[in-house]
Amino acid sequence: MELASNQPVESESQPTHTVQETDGYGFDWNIPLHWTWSGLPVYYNIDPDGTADIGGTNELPPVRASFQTWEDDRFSGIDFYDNGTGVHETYQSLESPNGANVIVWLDYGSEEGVGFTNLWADENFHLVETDMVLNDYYNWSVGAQQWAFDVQSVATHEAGHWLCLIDLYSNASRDQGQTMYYASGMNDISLRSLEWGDVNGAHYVYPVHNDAGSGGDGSNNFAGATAVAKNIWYYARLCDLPTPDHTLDTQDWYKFYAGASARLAFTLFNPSNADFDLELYNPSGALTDYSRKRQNGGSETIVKDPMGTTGWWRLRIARFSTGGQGGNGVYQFKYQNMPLLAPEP
Ligand SMILES: [Ca+2]
Ligand SMILES: [Ca+2]
Ligand SMILES: [Ca+2]
Ligand SMILES: [Ca+2]
Ligand SMILES: [Zn+2]
Repeated sequence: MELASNQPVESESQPTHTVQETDGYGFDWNIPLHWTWSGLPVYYNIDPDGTADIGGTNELPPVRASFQTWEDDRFSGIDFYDNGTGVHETYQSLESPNGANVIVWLDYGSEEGVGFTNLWADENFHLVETDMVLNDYYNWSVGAQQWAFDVQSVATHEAGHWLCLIDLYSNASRDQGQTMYYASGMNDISLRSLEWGDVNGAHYVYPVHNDAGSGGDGSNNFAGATAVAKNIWYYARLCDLPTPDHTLDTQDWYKFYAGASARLAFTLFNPSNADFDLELYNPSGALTDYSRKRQNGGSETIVKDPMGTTGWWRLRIARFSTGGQGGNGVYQFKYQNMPLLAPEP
């Protein structure tokens, strides 16, 4: 069996519909502001002055890491390019576009936040430039340190604004550690990692399809199922974000060949905020087994011992939705030979 090794495909149009924090998808994007696909990658420049709080150039790697965190997401096509440290910004130059997207430390006093981001767009709401200011009024550190802000944490939040995601304000967003929550503390590195809402936002504005490495969406029907192989963890996505121009994707079908005597186990891991289910169909198309726990997150498992029929079986991974949210996110699945139990003594 040949496995697809295609590149991710930017196959969904970018959205034009507001999503607010109160919609429950864990992110906020309330004007049609975004980079176009052709505007990527976004070149960024780090002002060479950095901050005096951190020795040498040790503040540069955490800034780069903050952009990389957003790039690393498998189902977002956002793309940044490190264009070096050749551009200075000043208080004055930051007031208008100067052709360079810069990360700069400047002292804006206590009236401004720890960090802020300026965005400039054309008349079509396509971004043309963005600058990130890290307020040098505050103390900065690499890593968690008392009385200082961790560069990577704050920069990861600000880089989310470069994607045009907007601050979150609810206690739920705070408690879930969402990176786009509007406030952060000193001595805290928790914003370095993206949470479910942050990645939902990145998927929403810069969506790509690459289910199970196929370069596309997992088929929505039995016949078109994507072939998968044993013992590999696959990543894929279902999407029910609420806009007419965004592909609604509620099921993915995969196929694998198995002999009648095979003894197989199937595992699905849900994203933390979604309830997906796992179903097994025999080569004739009949549902034979399923695991449909009613819960967000966690796992679903099926054991089939033996398979009983030789041929191309199907796995169906589908969203469970009662009309509310919770049908959106990246899942992980695998099938393997039944784990062997320890032999009897
Ligand atoms: Ca600039
Ligand atoms: Ca899919
Ligand atoms: Ca699908
Ligand atoms: Ca479930
Ligand atoms: Zn913010």
